[in-house]
Amino acid sequence: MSKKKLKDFFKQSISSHIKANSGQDVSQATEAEVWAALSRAIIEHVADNWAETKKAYDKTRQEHYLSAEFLVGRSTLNNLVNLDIYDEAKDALKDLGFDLTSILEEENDAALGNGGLGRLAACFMDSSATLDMPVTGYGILYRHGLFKQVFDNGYQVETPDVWMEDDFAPVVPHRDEKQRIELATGDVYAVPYDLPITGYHTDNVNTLRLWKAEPLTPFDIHDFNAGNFQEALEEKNQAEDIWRVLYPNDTTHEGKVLRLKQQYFFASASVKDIIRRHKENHGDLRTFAEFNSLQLNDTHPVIAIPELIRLFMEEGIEFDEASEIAKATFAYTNHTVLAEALEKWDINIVKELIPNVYSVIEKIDAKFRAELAEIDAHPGKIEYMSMIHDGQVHMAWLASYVSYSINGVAQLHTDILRKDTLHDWEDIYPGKINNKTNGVTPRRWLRNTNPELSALITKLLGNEDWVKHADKLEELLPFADDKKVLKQFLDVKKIKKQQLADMVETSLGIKVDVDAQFDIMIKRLHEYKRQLLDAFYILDLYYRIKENPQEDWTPRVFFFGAKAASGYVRAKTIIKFINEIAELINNDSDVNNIIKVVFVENYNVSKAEVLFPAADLSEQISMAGKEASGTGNMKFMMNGALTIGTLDGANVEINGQVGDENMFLFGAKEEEIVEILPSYDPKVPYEKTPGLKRVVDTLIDGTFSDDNQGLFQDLYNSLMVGDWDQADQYYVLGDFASYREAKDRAAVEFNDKETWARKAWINISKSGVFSSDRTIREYVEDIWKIEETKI
Ligand code: GPV
Repeated sequence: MSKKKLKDFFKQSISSHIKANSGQDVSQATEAEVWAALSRAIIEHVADNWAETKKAYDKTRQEHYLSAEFLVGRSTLNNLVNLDIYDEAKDALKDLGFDLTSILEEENDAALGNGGLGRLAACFMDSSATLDMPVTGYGILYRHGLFKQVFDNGYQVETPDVWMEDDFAPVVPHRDEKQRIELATGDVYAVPYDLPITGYHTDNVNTLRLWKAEPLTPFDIHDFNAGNFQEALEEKNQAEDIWRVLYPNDTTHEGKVLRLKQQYFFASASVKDIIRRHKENHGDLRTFAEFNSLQLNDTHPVIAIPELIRLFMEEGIEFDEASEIAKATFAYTNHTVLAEALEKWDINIVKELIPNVYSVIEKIDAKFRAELAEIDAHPGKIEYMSMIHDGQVHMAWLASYVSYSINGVAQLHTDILRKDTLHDWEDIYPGKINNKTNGVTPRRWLRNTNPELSALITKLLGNEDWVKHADKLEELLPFADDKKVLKQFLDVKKIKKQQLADMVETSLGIKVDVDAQFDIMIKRLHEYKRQLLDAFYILDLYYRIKENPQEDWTPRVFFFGAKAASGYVRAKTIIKFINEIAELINNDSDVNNIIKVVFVENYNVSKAEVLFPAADLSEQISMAGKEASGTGNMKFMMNGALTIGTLDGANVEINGQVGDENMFLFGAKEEEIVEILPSYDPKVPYEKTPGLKRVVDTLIDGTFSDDNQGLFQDLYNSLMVGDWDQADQYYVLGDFASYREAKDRAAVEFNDKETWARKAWINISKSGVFSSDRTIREYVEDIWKIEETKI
């Protein structure tokens, strides 16, 4: 279509969608209505290609990505850039009297995820579509996404995220493809809502299918007519509970029955949908594994395994054959080695909610035990590894047995799975465990969030090919010695810092100096990620500046963004502690012209898009061995921030790319931690490291107030009281001295702008391997065995 035609199409389509929806002319419409109409126009624009893509995929072997979370964020800008129709949409809106940029601000984030795991799934969708790979995502359309965070006197308060009203314009329902889900508490329908997933500069349009629960009957007419209005709606309310909320958890296991219901609901609906499509297109169920593979994004969808076997048995296939098909179908991704995150369900809960599925799990368990006895495995080992023991169903073990592939998400993480978390499986099924280092989509995280840097890169490389082939970023490396280019990079960085500064001033009323070093820690709040280490550093720095105001201190702004799981009291205490420190520092005129602390409220994808490009220093400071991969570390690197980090997760691989001299490494290594912890006494660094005692003691000496709730005392105790496996489990005090040295060095080095820019530029040049396109190619080659299917 010509540019002119496209523009006319958008004008016409937007106007008629507004008319159809509101009965009014576009000139009467609100910006929110225009955004919704634009979303509909985009669907209209891609509809034929979307249908054609589905048809093409149904003829071939395809992958189905099952995930309880897809942290999509906003879609519209991404779609306009991917489809190469940004300018036409902008011009069309201009003619209609609207400004595209402000229309895009009307879109709420689809916050259907907690953190890294959910955002990874969203990046994988983008990469699969861009690479024309037959991949479909399956998840839940949560009525309310992750909670909205507000600060009240520095405390986190959760409020509902009202991100969609009765519908959400970018998704389309397919009522004809609804599925009936069998639950002991009463059956419900699962109705699919499809989000089109556009790829960058390709015609293929992939699908993210999100399920919504509906009652079988809208209300009980007899109850209603008898005046029992509450009872009449009971079934409806029960169904609506299933898709009401996303559990606000990240890495800790939430043992709620409703959560199991959600997991079964979307796993069953997805498996039924996949079986339906297979039957329609290939007839014979026995060829299922030839045409289909299902990737389980952590343990949340693992209940799909017994469900698939159960449904095959209903179709007349014997258990043994059905389970062999399942073994050739499922692949499992593990995202953590934290013991509390390996999901287990009480037998009674599973039995009561889904009795027919439970009896299949029993059969799988028996088959596993028999297979292990066959190879003379030690009985104790069999017991430990079996799916059902200690009164619980062990979802990670179920996944590990049945799946044909188990993958970790960074090399170090995979090594730990092999030698530790899953070492029994490694012994018995050598080769099953493999590594797929995470990645992030350069479309969203560089091209769209940082158009200024992207323009510079495109100018230097001569074209935009790097957006689809991120390895081409390496061709930027020679410019690391080009002073003019480094100057241009610094100019761009300043623009991005100004944009963040503006956001912070508008939303929080805090003014920050864009010439200061922007030091940013954004991720979920968790003790193992060690926001507390950063907080102690800042407080120590505050006291050092107070004592020595004349010294040549580098101006710095310390940014935080983090949500804590609503039931995770200690994480919420750390938020309060940081907000207390921010209050103290930002209001002290002796220091607030040198340092400031900004805790960004309600950190989400849209805010992340402003924060990543503005960073000078990227905080990746988890205790070594605990962060499976991290993906924020990659987003910072792509946008030219230097990492201060431990050798943990994918930091190890970032270090492999840029070398020690282009990042700030500190802290104990994973193999050292293993040695140190058994005899570790936090009182030693507490006493010996100058300055440390003073900042730790602020938790109990009245410097800060938690309104006498004992929260800070508990935090203090978590660091100082108990045996080695209790006191300071995450080695905050142990790593403090090393962290302070590294961070002080980063502050001094920042003063040499050109050297800093050179290092940042090397980071950008070396970031190509962290594109999720590379990750998806590896899944495709090693696990999925699917082929590029271009329409
Ligand atoms: I398990 N992760 C997450 O965000 N939520 C979870 O429930 C679990 C893991 C994260 C890991 O913590 C990150 O290290 C990793 O980068 C991310 O998953 C994606 O693999």
